[in-house]
Amino acid sequence: MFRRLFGRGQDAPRTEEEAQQEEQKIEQATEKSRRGLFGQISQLFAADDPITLEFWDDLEALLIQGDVGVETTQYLVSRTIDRVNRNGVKRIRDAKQMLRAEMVAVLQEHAAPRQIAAKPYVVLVTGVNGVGKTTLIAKLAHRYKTHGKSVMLAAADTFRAAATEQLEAWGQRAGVPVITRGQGADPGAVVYDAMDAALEQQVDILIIDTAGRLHAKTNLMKELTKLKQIISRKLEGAPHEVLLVIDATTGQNGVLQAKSFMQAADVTDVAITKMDGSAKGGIAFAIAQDIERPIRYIGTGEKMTDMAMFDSQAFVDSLLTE
Ligand SMILES: Nc1nc2c(ncn2[C@@H]2O[C@H](COP(=O)(O)OP(=O)(O)OP(=O)(O)O)[C@@H](O)[C@H]2O)c(=O)[nH]1
Ligand SMILES: [Mg+2]
Repeated sequence: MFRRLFGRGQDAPRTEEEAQQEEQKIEQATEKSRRGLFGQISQLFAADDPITLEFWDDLEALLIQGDVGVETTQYLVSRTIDRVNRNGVKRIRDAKQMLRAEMVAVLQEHAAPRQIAAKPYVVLVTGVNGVGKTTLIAKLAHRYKTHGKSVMLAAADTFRAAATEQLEAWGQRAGVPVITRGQGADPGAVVYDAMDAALEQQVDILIIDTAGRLHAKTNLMKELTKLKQIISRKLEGAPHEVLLVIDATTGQNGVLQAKSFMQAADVTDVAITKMDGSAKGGIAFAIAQDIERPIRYIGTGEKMTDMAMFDSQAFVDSLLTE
């Protein structure tokens, strides 16, 4: 049984079982957020009192503390007030559904279904140091493979020592080939080789790992531009996905980093990692609002299976329980 074939901004059909498992993963990964600031927000809504201006102020303060970000908080609260007025809601308790609906709307504003139309479908993964790029690539490889796709990985992070070995180890675990030239090689040459191999072997998905040096940001952006050129010369329209990885534990700082990537790298999609280690679940709203790209994946742990398709409704349900 497949459900929500292209629903909720997702690219791949999920079985009923998979969707349920992923919802559970999201619920587990948001536990810290749910018990933290979002728990306080739930408490705020528990009152059976009339809605006052003070209530909206309190809500705003909690959302900002919950890492939703000032602008996004103001947007969210004003939309919730509008919805409350439209629906003639008078009591705090009844306003919770209104906030939940607007939270989902913010997350879904830029959601777009994505079809794997090209072969190879090329994914360039980017983001600053240590956010979880390589781990996410392993998770994606595993996921695509489980869905019957052939996958190839490219180790274009040739900068950090042992980066290639790390990807190779993941490749082995996931059972997918990894194209490498070792540490110190030209990342462009790795990408060149990988494109050739992926085209020749007709793999479905090619996922490219890149270096995330913070201290040399301009060079990093130049390198990304160069890699993209090499890719598109080999296959018109590729890369089909430029996936920006953001670490949830970095909060608003991560949003700022993301913005600088946006300017340089034509990011198409976002993944949020380490949600399980963070109480800053509110960051997802700031990302959706500021980056204006769909959040596709959420990292829920360190294992290959610890990920879920980002599901706006499930995410909001898990942060702010009914
Ligand atoms: N708890 C948790 N840890 C994660 C998650 N994703 C990645 N990590 C951990 O974060 C650390 C960094 O992960 P990497 O995948 O190596 O990050 P990277 O972005 O490739 O790092 P560089 O290659 O150095 O830029 C590792 O210890 C991972 O196990 C996640 O979703 N949850
Ligand atoms: Mg890496």
